[in-house]
Amino acid sequence: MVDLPEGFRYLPDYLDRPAQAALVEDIRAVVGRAPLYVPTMPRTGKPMTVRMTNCGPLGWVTDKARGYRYQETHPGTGRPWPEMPASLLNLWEKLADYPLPPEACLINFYDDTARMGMHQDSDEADFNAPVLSVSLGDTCLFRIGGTQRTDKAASLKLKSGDIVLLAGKSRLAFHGVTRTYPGTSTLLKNGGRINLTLRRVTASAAAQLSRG
Ligand code: MD3
Ligand code: FE
Repeated sequence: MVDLPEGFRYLPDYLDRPAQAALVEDIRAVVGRAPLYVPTMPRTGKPMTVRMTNCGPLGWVTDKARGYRYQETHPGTGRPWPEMPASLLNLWEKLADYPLPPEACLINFYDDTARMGMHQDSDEADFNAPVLSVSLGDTCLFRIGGTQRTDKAASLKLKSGDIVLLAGKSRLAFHGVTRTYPGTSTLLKNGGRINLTLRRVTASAAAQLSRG
């Protein structure tokens, strides 16, 4: 047995089926204006298996030439990201225990073969703010370790409607998605898994003050 990192909160079945369906409709509207695209790794240009888009003022993107970053526009259309749906702003308000609204919502889409290797989320300037994650559609096997890559990792299944909050030490924990389980949910007509992560990106005034 491996302990979950301090600050990790797991809220299984937080969203009921109607709330999940409503969120999928919100995401379909976003994807209609900001299409899912294939991100590529810095330097190598190797394509990721997860497809991505964003909503909110900022979006996380990666490509061969410019690497991991946040930007205000979709890399394909050049247009600003669609607004964050009220449903997501409300979830953050209720759960994040943070005085400022989220600046970015990364939308990850997993087909039956997609996965995400172990990594840390460190492209944000404010690690005091939590990350809020919503899972929709097929169940996945999620791994989370400690703040060192070599720390032992715990595994848990994330299923449709589950929410995970990463605050405190867990905010900089290594984590990844080992696999999805096709056919485990009827929420998405064509199957697959959607994960939404809501984040603060820029350093808040308070964070800047506490750093001096
Ligand atoms: C732990 N997404 O977008 S969500 C990511 O299911 C990402 O698509 C995974 O890792 C997914 O960066 C995992 C749960 C999650 C999200 C952010 C975290 C776990 C986290 C940030 C720090 C530690
Ligand atoms: Fe991550």
